[in-house]
Amino acid sequence: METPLREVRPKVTLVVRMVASVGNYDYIIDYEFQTDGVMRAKVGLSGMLMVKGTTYENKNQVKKDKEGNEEELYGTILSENVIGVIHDHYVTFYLDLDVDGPDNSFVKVNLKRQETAPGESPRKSYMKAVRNIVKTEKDGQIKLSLYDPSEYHVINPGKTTRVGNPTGYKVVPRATAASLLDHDDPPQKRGAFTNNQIWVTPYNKSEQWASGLFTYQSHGDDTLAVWSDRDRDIENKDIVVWYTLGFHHIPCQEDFPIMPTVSSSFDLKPVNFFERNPILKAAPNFEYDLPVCGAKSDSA
Ligand SMILES: [Cu+2]
Repeated sequence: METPLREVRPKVTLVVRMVASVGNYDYIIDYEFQTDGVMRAKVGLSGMLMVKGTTYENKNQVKKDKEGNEEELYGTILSENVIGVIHDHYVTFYLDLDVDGPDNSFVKVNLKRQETAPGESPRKSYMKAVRNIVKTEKDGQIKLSLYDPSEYHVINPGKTTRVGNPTGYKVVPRATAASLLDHDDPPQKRGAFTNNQIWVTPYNKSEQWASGLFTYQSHGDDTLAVWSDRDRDIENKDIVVWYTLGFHHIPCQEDFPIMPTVSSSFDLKPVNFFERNPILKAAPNFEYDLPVCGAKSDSA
């Protein structure tokens, strides 16, 4: 009997790391470049928690009202006289993509349920993908939704693959967070880029800082939200996609006094950009290249 041909292509990742210490936190930003064409942006948070003082040394001292409801601490008692306050972290990525050239379009590929007609089939429903090319900025303001799912493609409408699909890359979100603050709250006006997880704007050299150039003194009149509300045309243009990675943080005792790293990420993934799985161009490894691992024979 012939031995079946077995070969593999190891997945190799180039990691470019940058660490920024901002206030009390360290933000570990990894850009991972994979041989299958995926680029992953990963954010890790560590550092010192922001805390406030309290007279309480134990949870059993927290005051209760007549109905037995505990006083709101807006955080967690982490140690005697120390409360870790509830907060969020947001990191916005400015993705000035040029997929096969500068003129690109942003496409929402919305997954929909297709009901079958009565008597048509024993099946009741199928899934279909409805592609909507986003024409203007307001249409590109996107809130993620588990029950109304979409893929988010950046395509070059002027370039196609051999079988006719537009070349593209997609933004693939993972665990993220959206702000719960009132939109008219001063910090939220400045951080209005967190009102949506994805925005798409036409490239403009002066529009680079999502929360404005001078965030701390600002009234929120120089932010991504203000630019995007101009509702400019973004079809078949040099566009910028803004993706915001967010973390809600309810501190717990393990986060104190220094926090174990918490991570999340998103991907930029080829979608009909290559004609086939690009990793097949890499030289294969065969079975005889690989270390042989087997059960150890007797120890005699
Ligand atoms: Cu935090």
